[in-house]
Amino acid sequence: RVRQRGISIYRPIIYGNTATVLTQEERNALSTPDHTHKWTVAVRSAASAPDSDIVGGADDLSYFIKRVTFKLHETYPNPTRNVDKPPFEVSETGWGEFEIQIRITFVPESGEKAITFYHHLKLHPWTVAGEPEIPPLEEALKLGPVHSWQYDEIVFNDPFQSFLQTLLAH
Ligand code: SLL
Repeated sequence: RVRQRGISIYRPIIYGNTATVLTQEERNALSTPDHTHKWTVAVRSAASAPDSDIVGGADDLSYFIKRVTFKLHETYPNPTRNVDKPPFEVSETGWGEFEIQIRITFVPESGEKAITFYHHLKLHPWTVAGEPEIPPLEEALKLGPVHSWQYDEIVFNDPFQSFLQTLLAH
């Protein structure tokens, strides 16, 4: 296994969440009626296919990502969620915001160490003063989903030659 010394290659990703308020009917249907929102946290490619109108090609990361582990708040059952195939995401319902640890494990052939990101799960629109704003249900439904996404680049330095070929082939 030969390292390509002096080479840096990166892959752009986005990670974050979308969240939507639950209607009263949706809440009544849950076993946890105190939950107020449904949300999805995800890691996606930021290099969307040119002919795709989906931002972030949802299923084009598995050639270099083996697993994404989302560590939820301990109020959730089985808070450590391993996702081994795309889409790399977890959908849940809940009532509160918290920090989600997102650990990305790379394919074993890469020889790369796992990396960790942190994302503050966002459920509410926030004011410019940095306060969570919790509008009444009717208004929240009108405002639509809340989005919170972060762009980042995963950088591989001195990659193994075979891994570099894999990256370049996609
Ligand atoms: C807060 N520090 O107090 C935060 C914690 C935890 C949110 C938020 C689900 C719980 C369940 C849930 O929304 N936990 O499974 O019922 O705001």
